[in-house]
Amino acid sequence: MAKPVTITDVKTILTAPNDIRLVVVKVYTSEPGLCGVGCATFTQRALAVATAIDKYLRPFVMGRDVDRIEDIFQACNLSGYWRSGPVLNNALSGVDQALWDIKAKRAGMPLYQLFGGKCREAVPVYVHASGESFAQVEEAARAYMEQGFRYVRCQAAVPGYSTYGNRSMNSFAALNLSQTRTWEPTPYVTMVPDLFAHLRGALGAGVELLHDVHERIPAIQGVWLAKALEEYRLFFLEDLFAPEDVDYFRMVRQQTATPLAMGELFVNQAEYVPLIRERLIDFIRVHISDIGGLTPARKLAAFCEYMGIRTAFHGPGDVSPVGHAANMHLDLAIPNFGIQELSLFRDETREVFPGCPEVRDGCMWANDEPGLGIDVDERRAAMYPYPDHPTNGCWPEIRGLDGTIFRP
Ligand code: GCO
Ligand code: MG
Repeated sequence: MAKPVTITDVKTILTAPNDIRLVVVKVYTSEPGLCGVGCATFTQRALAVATAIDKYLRPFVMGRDVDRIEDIFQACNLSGYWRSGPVLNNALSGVDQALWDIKAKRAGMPLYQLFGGKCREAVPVYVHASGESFAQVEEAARAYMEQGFRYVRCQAAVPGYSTYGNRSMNSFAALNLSQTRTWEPTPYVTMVPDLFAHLRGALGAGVELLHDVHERIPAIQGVWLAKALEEYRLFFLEDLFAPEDVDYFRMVRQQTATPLAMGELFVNQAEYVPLIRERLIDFIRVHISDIGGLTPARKLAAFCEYMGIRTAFHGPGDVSPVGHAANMHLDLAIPNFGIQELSLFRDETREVFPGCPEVRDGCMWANDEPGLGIDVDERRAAMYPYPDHPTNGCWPEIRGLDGTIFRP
């Protein structure tokens, strides 16, 4: 038997192009020049992930056979005894995705080939349109449609409140300011159906529209909102409830056919299995690095396939381009792909990550390089150090008019 190729080093790379704190892992091997990359980004706790990798996973995986991805995943996961959670899962994902990258490079194939080959030519994505007024949201959506995007997430600001998904909230640089933001759910809940009445009227029936509630409202207002939106035929309504309130899915399901997407905050299979088993959601939204990487994500996708649920893997700006490439390779190869979220890559980010997926005709396209087809340029990465801030990327507080804290 040939001598195994082994892990000779694991390096954590911290970089913040466009002020977004990203965590990327590079796994080096005993074969000269052969290494792989993985995404381990948990932007609000990035330094904790780096410690988990450098102090725990690196020494644990050194010298192991790179071919044994499943075994390494299981061993790492159990090595802390207490397992799951976003810090440990992201650390695990960095190593796991890098090992898949390495395996596909060794096979001389793009990773989607190892997953069974293409089910589609490219990966349709949804992009984010937002604005202070309905007219601004419409204008942003139209601009995307003109560029060939067929799926648009639409978020409008509620005047006087810090609304999730509008332009200022989307700026991660702004998120670094430790200032309290004000929020009240009722003005938002009453605004959203009016927004979609406007957008359907203006944009017609052809475009797929999406919306993210971001778990910010009392659950029963969520039930009302899902019903009120039914007539506007959303592609999906996301995070209507918080992970703590998932039992409400049983209630809302009896009352409306608005398609529901859930799961970006899930970090443990015990959280998402019941929703899939009972067919309480239509799209699984997990953030692949937050559940531990491609090894668990493949199993999750297959389970969803058997239950008639489609995928919509999380793809905001705080997934590194390496993570977007990982999403894309899995999206290409699964029959029950639904949609892929994409935060468009800016020039600064593309420079740090050569091989960043190409975006055209409303889709992400894989290059045919072996592996994930992407790398991290360490010299360029070093040009974008993490912004220096005392809370290191913590999210600012959101509070009601009486001072009550709200979910972000
Ligand atoms: C989305 C998400 C993100 C998250 C962010 C948290 O659906 O795109 O809700 O915008 O808020 O990834 O860091
Ligand atoms: Mg979301």
